[in-house]
Amino acid sequence: MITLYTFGPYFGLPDGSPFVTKAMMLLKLAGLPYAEDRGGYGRAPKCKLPYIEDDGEIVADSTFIRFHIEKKYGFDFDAGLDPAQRAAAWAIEKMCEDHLYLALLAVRWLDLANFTKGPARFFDSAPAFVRPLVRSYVRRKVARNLIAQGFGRHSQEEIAILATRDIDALAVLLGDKTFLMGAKPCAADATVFAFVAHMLAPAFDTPIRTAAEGRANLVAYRDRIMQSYFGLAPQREAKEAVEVADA
Ligand SMILES: N[C@@H](CCC(=O)N[C@@H](CS)C(=O)NCC(=O)O)C(=O)O
Repeated sequence: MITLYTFGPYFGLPDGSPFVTKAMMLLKLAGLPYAEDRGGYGRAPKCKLPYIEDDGEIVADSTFIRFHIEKKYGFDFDAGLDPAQRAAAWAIEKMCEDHLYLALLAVRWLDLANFTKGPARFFDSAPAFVRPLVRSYVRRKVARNLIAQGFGRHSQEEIAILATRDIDALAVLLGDKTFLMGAKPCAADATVFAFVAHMLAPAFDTPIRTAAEGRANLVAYRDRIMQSYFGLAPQREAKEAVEVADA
């Protein structure tokens, strides 16, 4: 049985990380049973989740998890797609992971109100006396990384403009299809679903969420996949916030 190392469900989503959500979806698409382990972050080979352990083999990073499944289990996520569709699917996936993700990070971690309602919760299990310090330390680390990458130098308004272009592109590309490339899901659906679901999470009050809510086909896509692959009814109401004294 494959073990998938996860953060755990947050904000009505299968996991607090879009990349872990993507890995879950990949495993489901491939029909591979897996067990979740929420205690693996400290041993993560790339200091990030997700990673898997498959019969003693450790595979870190959601895309390498995909490649591992394709190689070891002979499962072609993109079966039926022609080369141009495969190329487009890859480009769409990486737009989400390497552009839209940065916008999501920025609105969740840099905006204090969203941080308080969202990522602050990741540290709920830290001992009470260090919890505010841990929250504040990690938040500053994320802010430093975003500034070093460049995205963190944009204003929140500029970030919303960039993310909205991604959302518009996703909505147009999906159109009225059930999945990104047609009636059958492909690998990129794991990523696109994960990011659409995360963008729409009601815990976060952001222009990105508003833009995504304005795209009925993306909302329906999220609802369909959430229901049929995760058995979850999409959350429509934000849950209560936590207090973050010194964040
Ligand atoms: N390229 C990686 C990205 C994974 C990633 O960024 N994971 C984040 C959560 S969304 C993480 O583990 N962050 C913890 C940290 O950086 O300490 C993948 O596709 O798996």
